[in-house]
Amino acid sequence: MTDSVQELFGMLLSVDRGGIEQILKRTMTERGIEEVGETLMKAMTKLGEGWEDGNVSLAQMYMGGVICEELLSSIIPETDRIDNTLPVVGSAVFLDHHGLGMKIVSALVRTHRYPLVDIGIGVNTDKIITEIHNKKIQILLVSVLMYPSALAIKELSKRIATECPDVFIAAGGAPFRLDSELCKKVGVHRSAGNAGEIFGILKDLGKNIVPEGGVL
Ligand code: B12
Repeated sequence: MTDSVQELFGMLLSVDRGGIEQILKRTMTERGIEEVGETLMKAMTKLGEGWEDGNVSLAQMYMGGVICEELLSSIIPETDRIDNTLPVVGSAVFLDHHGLGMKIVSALVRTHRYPLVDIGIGVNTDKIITEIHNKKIQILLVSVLMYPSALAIKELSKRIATECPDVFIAAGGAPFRLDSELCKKVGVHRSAGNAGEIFGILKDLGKNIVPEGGVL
């Protein structure tokens, strides 16, 4: 484990908001948002393991999530330049309420100037399909952390294949890191275990939908 992961884990355990802020800000300045994602993912995973073993309380885990979520909003830079020639990307935390991963992925998508529609957290299939139609979403990014939510993506994929077949789906989150077959099982076009993979995914998916001479 790297020093910053260990350091962040310690701060999360002691629910030290100031300390967590310092580490996240430092990582952002020195190594960028992708590395913030990696550090946070590793420290939070360790926190979750501690909770499973009975060494971390639900309160510590809960406060860790809440503090990181608040801090991310202030650390991630606003990007106001959008390139409307790029495909419209929709982001959704599907069925579950673990929103940190998608927050980081969304920030990365914005830094590449994609038009991004935030469909929300804890959203279901109907809500996603409605937003795809209303906002003309071409690439759907789905995030899940709980295994049952991950398996439910299969129904979402089926509905999308029937009702909006031109939409590409990429899914990510811890279940996709743990089960390499999950992408096939739930019928999405691409899957990812960490936020940085989003760039390769957008490039590959975009090739099929950006008109020739497009900017990708
Ligand atoms: C923090 C946390 C919470 C917080 C969430 C706060 C928040 N605002 O997000 C709180 C306390 C609210 C919570 C609640 C619950 N949790 Co919880 N939680 C966690 C914990 C500790 C960390 C998750 C996290 O934030 N990780 C950090 C982020 C940055 O990592 P990430 O999401 O993996 O994202 C990275 C990548 O996966 C990737 N990525 C993510 N999505 C996408 C999408 C795309 C397209 C791409 C390209 C990449 C990508 O990018 C990110 C950066 O690299 C995990 C433990 C674990 N091992 O994951 C449990 C965990 C996910 N929770 C769990 C459970 C059971 C629950 C509860 C049911 C507990 C309860 N009894 O109430 C509730 C359910 C809430 C709900 N309905 O969703 C279980 C799930 C078990 C399972 N097998 O399904 C876990 C695994 C803990 C455990 N070991 O049991 N939780």
